[in-house]
Amino acid sequence: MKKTAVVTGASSGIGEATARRLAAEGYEVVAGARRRDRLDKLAAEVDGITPVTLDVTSQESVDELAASLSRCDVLVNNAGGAIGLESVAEGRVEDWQRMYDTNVLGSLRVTQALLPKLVASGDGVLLMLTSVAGLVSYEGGGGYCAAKHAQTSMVETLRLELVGQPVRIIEIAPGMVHTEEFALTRFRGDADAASRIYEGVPGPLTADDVADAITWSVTRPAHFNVDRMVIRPRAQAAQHKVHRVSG
Ligand code: 8X3
Repeated sequence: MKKTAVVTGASSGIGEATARRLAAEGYEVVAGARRRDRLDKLAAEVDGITPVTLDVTSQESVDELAASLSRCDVLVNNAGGAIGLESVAEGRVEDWQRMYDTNVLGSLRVTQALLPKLVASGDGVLLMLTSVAGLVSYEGGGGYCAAKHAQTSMVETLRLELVGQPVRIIEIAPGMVHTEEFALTRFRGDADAASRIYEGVPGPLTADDVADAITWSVTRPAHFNVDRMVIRPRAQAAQHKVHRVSG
């Protein structure tokens, strides 16, 4: 019987790339996101992907997902993102709330709902897509850094609480990844500002690079836990140290 992998936020970027890679590895992939049209397109294109309308900020939606699954071997908590780059002094409470609700509480809801099935699988994998923003703070990182730090803490706590249970707890923390939507959302739809982030950077990571790291980590044997994998492009030596070439 095929193993089932649930990927949240699978309608674009890292989530979509992960759904594609896990399907290629032979998993039955349940691809969850709000934008059903994009998921339907993905499922029509790739064998082994089942689209599910999922809003991780809704307990009802998450419960429906859990009830629809007969098994779950892998959970990739990927849904989330950044909104705004204001200083803490000027940050908007509603943005912080939204980021907390998607990144942190969204992961919590899906984790709580699927954990029994992950344990029952006998070799479950819970993977949290965090960020280097969960390890360091930076100006303008505001609610995103706070939310990602919370997710990082959640992973560490889960690993302690679940020791002895047949579930691996994996964290993947990427640095600069050029996806179609991440920076656009962060800059509130300002495409020029979003593209300047990657300007002159020779080879930011791609969504598929991160999906590759996720898939490698998930497909290790049951005794092999990737606690945390930090991945950055070669051009990003540290958060504030990015090599750019002009012209
Ligand atoms: C995104 C990476 O460096 O913009 O998670 O925080 S960063």
